[in-house]
Amino acid sequence: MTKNTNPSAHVGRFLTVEGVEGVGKTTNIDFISGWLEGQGIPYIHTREPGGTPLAEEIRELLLAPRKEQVAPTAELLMMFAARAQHVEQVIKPALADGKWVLCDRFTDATYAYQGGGRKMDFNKIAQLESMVQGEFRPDAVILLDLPVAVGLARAAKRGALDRFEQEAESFFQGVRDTYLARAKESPSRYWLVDAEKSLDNVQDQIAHILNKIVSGQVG
Ligand code: Z5A
Repeated sequence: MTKNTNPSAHVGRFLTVEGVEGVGKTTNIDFISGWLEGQGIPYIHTREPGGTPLAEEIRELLLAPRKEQVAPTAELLMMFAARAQHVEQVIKPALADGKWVLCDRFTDATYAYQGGGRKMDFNKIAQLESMVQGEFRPDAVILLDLPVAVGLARAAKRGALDRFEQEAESFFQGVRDTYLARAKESPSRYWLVDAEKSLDNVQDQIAHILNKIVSGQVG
């Protein structure tokens, strides 16, 4: 892999990776990290919910299966509490330092999971987004997409299920539908990847997208 000499590669970019359960985010984020390293692009890898000690504690609260029913509004507020900390403490400072930020999920996941999955009002999510982020948004969203049943079958091969993974297939269908609707609304920001294909094929698609982002065709 030759190093990138394009000056736009050295301006911090905020890149998020999204998708439904079992879509292969972890696998492909490792690939993206290796790709950025190969290009000599300084970056940090982080995740949501989480990314700071406080936000990681909130993540544990959010993911732990529990007998008590979690009110959707409580879940939504915890997502944004963790995000407020993460944006201010980690994401914005890294971008200001000229680094790329590779983030495993961000606010698009809130629209997809709390909006499409839990059926919370999208306007309420937008209000919190505006309160926590102002106009701050990812430069590019890589959306890994596949049929829900395929993703759930892949995920079933892993260990114990967290609180979200225990949801019904219809919940994840709402998540997928919302991601796809958002991608359709903002084609300049979303990059859709057919994640049902072989891993080699998926990573070829992602490398093609990364080349376009680095050459300044987005953001
Ligand atoms: N959440 C939310 O509700 N609201 C929010 O605002 C935010 C998050 C930010 C934690 O997320 C939960 O938080 C999440 C949504 C909620 N809950 N769920 N579900 P997470 O991102 O940490 O959790 P995750 O969705 O389980 O992500 P993951 O660990 O990255 O899983 P994955 O996407 O399934 O990736 P994987 O482990 O790489 O792949 C799964 C398997 O498929 C694995 O065995 C791979 O080897 C295999 N794989 C991958 N690619 C392929 C291909 N192409 N072919 C065949 N097999 C493949």
